[in-house]
Amino acid sequence: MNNHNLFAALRAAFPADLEQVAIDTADAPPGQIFTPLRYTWGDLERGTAMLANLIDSLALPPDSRIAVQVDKSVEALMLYLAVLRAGHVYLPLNTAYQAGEVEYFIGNAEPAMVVCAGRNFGWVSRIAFLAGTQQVFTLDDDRSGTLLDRAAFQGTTHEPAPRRAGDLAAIVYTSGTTGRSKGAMLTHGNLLSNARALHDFWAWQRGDVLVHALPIFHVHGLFVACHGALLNASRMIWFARFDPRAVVQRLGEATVFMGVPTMYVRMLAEAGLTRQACGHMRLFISGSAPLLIETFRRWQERTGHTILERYGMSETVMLTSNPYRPESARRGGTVGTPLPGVGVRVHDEKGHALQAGEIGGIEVKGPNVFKGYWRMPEKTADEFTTDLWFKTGDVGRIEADGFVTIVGRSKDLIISGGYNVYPAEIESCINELPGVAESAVVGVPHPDLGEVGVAVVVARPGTALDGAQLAAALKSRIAHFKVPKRVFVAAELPRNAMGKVQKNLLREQHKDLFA
Ligand code: MLC
Ligand code: AMP
Repeated sequence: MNNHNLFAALRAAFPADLEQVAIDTADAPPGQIFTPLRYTWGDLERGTAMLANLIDSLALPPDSRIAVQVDKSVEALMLYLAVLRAGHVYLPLNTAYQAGEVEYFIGNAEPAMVVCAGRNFGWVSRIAFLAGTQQVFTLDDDRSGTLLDRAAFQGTTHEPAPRRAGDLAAIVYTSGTTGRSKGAMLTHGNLLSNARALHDFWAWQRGDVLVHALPIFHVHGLFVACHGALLNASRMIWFARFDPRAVVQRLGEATVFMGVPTMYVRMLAEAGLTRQACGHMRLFISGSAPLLIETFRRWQERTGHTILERYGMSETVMLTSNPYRPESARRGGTVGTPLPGVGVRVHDEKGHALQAGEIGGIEVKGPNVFKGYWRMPEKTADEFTTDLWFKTGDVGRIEADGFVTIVGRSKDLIISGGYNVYPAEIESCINELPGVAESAVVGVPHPDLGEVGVAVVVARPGTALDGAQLAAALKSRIAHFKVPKRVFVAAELPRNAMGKVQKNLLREQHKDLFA
């Protein structure tokens, strides 16, 4: 039997000369003096083997979930690869998540092992042990922590665990429009088929160097960017934090950059962003949120490069992409055509196929589409059509020549700087605050983050509420990026004759708030 372990495929692509540099670090943790570190392919090979051997030595049950909430570091990337190598299931968590959020993920996924930042060990380990987790380690971005201490005693060779294409490789939580987050189960086959499709479609080539400045707890930074570079044996210039000036300064040595639109907006504000600074660049890729046509055009004017926009989601990895060649065929405002092997169609609410150019729900099919939501068979069934196409919740149209344009979303979702914020989750959190009768959260345009949340809150009779205090209270409960950037107190929420809150009126009312 062939081993379909994704790690084995990535490892097979390593260069013959393992002493070549695989990753150059480009920044230091806050407060530390920056000493550039160089990791060779041999370091990745040995480091992932040691971590995989440590995981093996713990004798975890098969298909154990290993939940990881750590700051970005090369060792954190090695941990991801080691989990694949050992044949378990990687569960990345945004570092912004607070105790209530982490408690939910750990309770739901029941990981056998949790790795957290040293500063969070107290509260994370309490949550984990209560949920039945056997092993909790720490890993910090200065290469310290109990995980590496323990791995240091392990052997430096390791045979990747045999996996089938349909075996789970990762669970990525995505918030739900109603209720709590759902864990999207991605298989080795999902991730490898997509990585290979992108490798070919974006014409990864010898000598490519990727500037990696995305977080590695979401699919964009972890799968699209890392798999791309690893599968091509390409060096990565590794930023633990996105700093537009520092990134622009390193573009001269690179050929590929991937970012969310906010990153492009911020780099455009840098005087150092010139044609010369991008002289060696081959490809700028944008995704995770809509790229404004204005950003697309300004980037062309300033750098001479046309950003290639693509579209995907946690449940499906990448779905569509603008063409690589010719560059002039990339169309701003569109997300390109379906990737080879991926089916994309547009249906109306009754499930009828729509004609080219007609707007409806985007549905997708392919080897990249996830296996379902973790322990939620009913929710999984709801999100697939009877002929097994996945309903993305995005609304768009497909032109006769296959180009897809996303015009909106049927899911009530705000995408802020590439992070998803579900109004239902924020509203229920606001409604639990003392004195709150009800609330509504809507997305409004924002020049930097694309879109941000704004809340309108109604007080219980006889209670006085203050918007700033409500926002501060939310910050102690949920990830800060989810906290509405403004909170208004109103006498009532606008409702239609059916009693439904008219969010469109609130969006209209506040649309120029950040103009
Ligand atoms: C940070 N903040 C945000 C925010 N990012 N608020 C709203 N939306 C965001 N995206 C808030 C913080 O909570 C903090 O608030 C303050 O801004 C400063 O935080 P920071 O950490 O210094 O932020 P910064 O470094 O400026 O981060 C901006 C960013 C980051 C654009 C670099 O948001 C980012 O890395 N975005 C990429 C997300 C991503 O990878 N998405 C891919 C998902 S996968 P306070 O109150 O504490 O001061 C996917 C599928 C696909 O969507 O197709 O790819
Ligand atoms: P996530 O659940 O974090 O994976 O986010 C997936 C969602 O991001 C998709 O369903 C889209 O709504 C959105 N998205 C991703 N890429 C793009 C893009 N290029 N343009 C518009 N929306 C996008």
